[in-house]
Amino acid sequence: MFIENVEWQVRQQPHHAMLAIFRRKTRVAIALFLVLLLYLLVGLIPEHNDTLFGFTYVRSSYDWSKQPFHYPITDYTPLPTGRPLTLPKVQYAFTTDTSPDGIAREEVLASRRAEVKNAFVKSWTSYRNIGFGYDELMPVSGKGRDAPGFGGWGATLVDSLSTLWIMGLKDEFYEAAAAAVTIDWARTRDTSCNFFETTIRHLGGLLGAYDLSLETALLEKAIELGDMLYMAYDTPNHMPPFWLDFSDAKRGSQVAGYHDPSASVTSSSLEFTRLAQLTGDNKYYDAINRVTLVLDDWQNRTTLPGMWPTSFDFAQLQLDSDSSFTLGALADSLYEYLPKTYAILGGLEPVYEKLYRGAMDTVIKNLLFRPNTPDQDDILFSGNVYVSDTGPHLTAEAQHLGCFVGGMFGLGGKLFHIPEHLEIGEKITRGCVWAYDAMPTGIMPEIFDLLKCETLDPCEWDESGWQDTADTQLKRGFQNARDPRYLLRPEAIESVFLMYRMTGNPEYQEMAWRMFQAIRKATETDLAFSSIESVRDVVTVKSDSMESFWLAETLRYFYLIFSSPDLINLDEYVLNTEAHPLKRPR
Ligand code: DMJ
Repeated sequence: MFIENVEWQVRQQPHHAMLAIFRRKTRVAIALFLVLLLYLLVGLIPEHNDTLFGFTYVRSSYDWSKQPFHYPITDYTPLPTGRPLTLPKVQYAFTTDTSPDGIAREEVLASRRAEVKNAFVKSWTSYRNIGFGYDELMPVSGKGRDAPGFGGWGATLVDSLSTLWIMGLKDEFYEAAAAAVTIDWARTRDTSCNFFETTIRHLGGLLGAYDLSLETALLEKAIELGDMLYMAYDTPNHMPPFWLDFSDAKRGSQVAGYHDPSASVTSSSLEFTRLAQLTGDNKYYDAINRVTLVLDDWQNRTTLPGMWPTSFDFAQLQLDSDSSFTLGALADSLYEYLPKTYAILGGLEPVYEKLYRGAMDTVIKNLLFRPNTPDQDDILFSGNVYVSDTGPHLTAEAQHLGCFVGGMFGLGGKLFHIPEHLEIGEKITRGCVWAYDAMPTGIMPEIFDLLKCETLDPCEWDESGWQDTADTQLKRGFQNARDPRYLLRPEAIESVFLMYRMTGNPEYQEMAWRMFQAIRKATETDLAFSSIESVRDVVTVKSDSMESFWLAETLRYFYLIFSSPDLINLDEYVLNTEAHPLKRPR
C-alpha cells in the first residue's frame, strides 16, 4: 500500500505540480484583477477627495504644505511647555435665580434672544439663497459679491459657521460646513489675498467651527489654509506682508511692507497658536513668536514708549518715521491680541502680559480722555496721539472701531489682576453706549470728535467753548460726526457683552437691548440688514453692504448677552477679533 501509494504519487507528481502552478496563476490573476478593480474605483473618485465624518472633504488643488521656504527656518521656537497656569476667572460667578422674578427675567431674555436669532436667520437665509459662495450679500439689490482681497472664497459662509452652531441652527451649520470643506484656496480670480482678513475671518472661522463641533474635516480645511497663510512668513526676515501674493510666494520673491497697518501684520498670534496646538506643528507658533519678539524689542524705543506706531516698516525691520498712535483703525487688534494670546497659551508665555501692561500704562497716560458733557457723565474714550518735537498731542477723536477697548481693558484687568483696568473698561464701554444714545437713530457714528476735559476727572461744562466750535445740531459734548455712517460694526456690543460676562451687571443687557432695537430699526431691508449712510437721519439711506462680521460678530454678541453665561464661557474660550471661539487650554 505504501509502495503503491508512492508509485501513485510519483505518477501523479507532474499533474499535481501543474495544478499547483495553475492555482497560483489563478490566485495571481484574481489578485491582479482586484488591484485593477480597486484602481478603477479609486480613479472614479476625484483625485483629492476624502470622506470624513459625513462631509465630502475636497482638498485644495494646490498643496502649500509641500512648498519649502525660500528662506528656510531650521530652529523652530516650540510652544511653551508645562501645565497651563490657573488663571484668574474672567467671568463673574453667576448663579441661577429660580425666584418668580428670576423666571420672569429669563422669559424676557428668551424673547430677546429669539428676536436676535430672527435677525440672523433673515440675514443668513438671504445670503444662502442669493449670495451663497460669494463673500457677501448685497442686502438691498439682492446680489452676491466678492470683496477685494477676500479671494471670493465665501467670507460670509465661513464667518457664519460658529454663529450657526451657537444659535443651535445645526442643519444650517452642517449644510454650510459641508460647503466650507470643499473650498479650494487655489481657485480665486485674485492674485493675492489680504493676509489679516483671511486669517481672522477664514482661518479663525474654520478653527472656531472646529473647536465647537469637533468635525475633523473643518480642521483639515483650516490646516490647508494655515499652510497657505504661513507662506506669508517666507520673507528675508520672516516678517509677513499685508498682501500674500501667490506668485511671489511660489517664486520666493516676497518682502514685507514698508508702511503696513500695525494690526494687519501682528494679529495672527491667536489663530496660529491654536493651529500649532491642534496640529502639534511648532512652525505656526514659531512664525508669530518672531513677530512678538519684534514687538518686545520695539516697545520702549518708539516716540511714545509703551505703544507702537500705527504703521510698521517690516521690510527693513525698523521703526519708521510714523509718530501717530491709536487703539482705533489700523492698530486695534495688535493690542487686543496681547491679553488674548496670553490666555490661549495658558499664561505660559509672560511676554504678552509685559507687552500689555507696558502699552496700557501709556494708553492711560496719553490716549484716554474724558469728554466734557453737561451732565459730567462718568465715561471715557480713547483718542489719537501724534508725537511732535514738542511732545504728544491728543486729538479727542472717537471711532466705532475703538469701542473694543472697553472689553480689552476688562479682560486685561481680570487676567492680570488689575482692578483699575476693569473700571476703565467699564467707563469706556459706557462711553460708547452714551454715544449710541446721543444720536437720533440711537447708533454711534463711525468717527466723531468730542469736547474734552483736561484730565480724566470730571470737569465743568463749557457751553460757550462748545457753541464756538461744534456742530450744534448734535448733542452737547459732540464737536462733529465726521464720518456719520454705521457699517453694522460689532465693537460697541462686543464690549457691552464682555462687560456683562465679567461683572454680571444686568444693566449691560438693557443697554444691549436698546442698541439692538435701534440697529434693527435703522438698518433692516426686505432681505437682510444694511450699512447706512448717516446715523444722524432717522429716515436712513442704505448703502447696500452687509459685511460678514454682521453675522460673525454683531449678531453673535447680541445673542450671547441674552443667553446663559455658560454658552461660550470666557473661562473656556477666547474669542478672536472676529468673535470666533477658540478653546483655551485647561
Ligand atoms: C472685524 O473684521 C474685526 O472685528 C476687526 O478686528 C475689525 N474690523 C471688523 C469689524 O468692524
